[in-house]
Amino acid sequence: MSLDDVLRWDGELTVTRHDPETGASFVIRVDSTRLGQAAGGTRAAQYPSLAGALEDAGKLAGAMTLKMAVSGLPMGGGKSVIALPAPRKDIAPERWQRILQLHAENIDRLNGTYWTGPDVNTDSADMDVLNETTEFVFGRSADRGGAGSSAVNTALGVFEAMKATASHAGLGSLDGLSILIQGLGAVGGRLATLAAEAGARLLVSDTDFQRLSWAREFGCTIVEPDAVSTTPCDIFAPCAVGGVIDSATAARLTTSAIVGAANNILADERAGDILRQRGILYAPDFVANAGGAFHLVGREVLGWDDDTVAQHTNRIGDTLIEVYAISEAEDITTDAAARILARRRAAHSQPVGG
Ligand code: NAD
Ligand code: PPY
Repeated sequence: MSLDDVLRWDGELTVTRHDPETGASFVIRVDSTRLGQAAGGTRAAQYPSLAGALEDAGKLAGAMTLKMAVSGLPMGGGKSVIALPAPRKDIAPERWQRILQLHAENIDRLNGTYWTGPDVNTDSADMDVLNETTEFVFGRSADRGGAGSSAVNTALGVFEAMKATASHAGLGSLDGLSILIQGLGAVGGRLATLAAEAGARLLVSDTDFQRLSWAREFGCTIVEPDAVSTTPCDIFAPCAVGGVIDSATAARLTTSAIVGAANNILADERAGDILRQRGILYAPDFVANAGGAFHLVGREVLGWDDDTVAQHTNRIGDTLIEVYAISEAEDITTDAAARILARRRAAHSQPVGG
């Protein structure tokens, strides 16, 4: 996609900054503030081009708008990306601190139009650093008065999504099902434990072999990263990166359902069409992975306690059943159906103070 195409975006705001000293480029994209101040995490990664970073931030911000709306949370959608000059693990601590400080300055200038939080390659400790410069931060550590990591609750929500989707796809309970988890990180690792406790047979894959050590001890089947899309399973759970299902992958997958934590699992609309034609039930990611947003916004904006966060997270399965009903009634993909449900729920939602 050309830079012109990337900038011809229907979101509300794009902020970019490059810092020659650290080599980092910063992007903040606010997709919508219709339901409230925009929120979404900070992703740090290497990108082949600044256009690629902008495009990713825009798609991720759009997914946050849908996630907030379908979840009934009184916030809009945004996201930020820090395009790194080297892999995150190779960035020295002092340089990383400086990068975070610059990012926090950019966020602070928006004066609350955009609130950040943890995402890929940023955690609660990083949120604490951002919070030294700006107040517009979710997910600080508990010692600093924040809600901490959202990963545990995201995993709980994906687990609810998986149970509802398995049942709707005619697979019954998770007991005895083969579940292939791609990415055994903060969310995928916890999801693996929950699925194993429910009696599922686990197949797991990660590009970081250290993440696989406990899985080996646990008796999981290890799948090579490039064999994921050709390995048969009952449920495929992408919990690593987005865009893993393009048209070719959708045509190749041997599974009955797809339920994962990654944002923007489908590379394009066509992939969703192919899954539907092939009878593979896809749980839209912005519905299935909303447990993290319930945790962060629920705790830090709405003053929810653990029980209230859990009640909302447990309803992710019910929301998906509504999505599947719309998809069947309208003869459309589950992704299109979830967008309809998000619009309907947004129409009835009130921003905080509204
Ligand atoms: P993480 O960085 O802790 O884990 C990701 C894991 O995926 C890592 O172990 C990494 O080595 C692995 N990985 C990367 N590329 C891979 C590949 N091609 N094949 C197999 N494994 C690969 O991240 P996380 O917090 O567990 O989040 C996982 C996904 O869920 C991300 O896409 C994130 O945006 C999304 N998500 C997370 C949350 C949350 O609360 N943490 C909320 C919503 C969405
Ligand atoms: C996501 O759910 O993808 C996030 O980016 C996490 C998040 C959720 C709500 C506020 C800030 C960050």
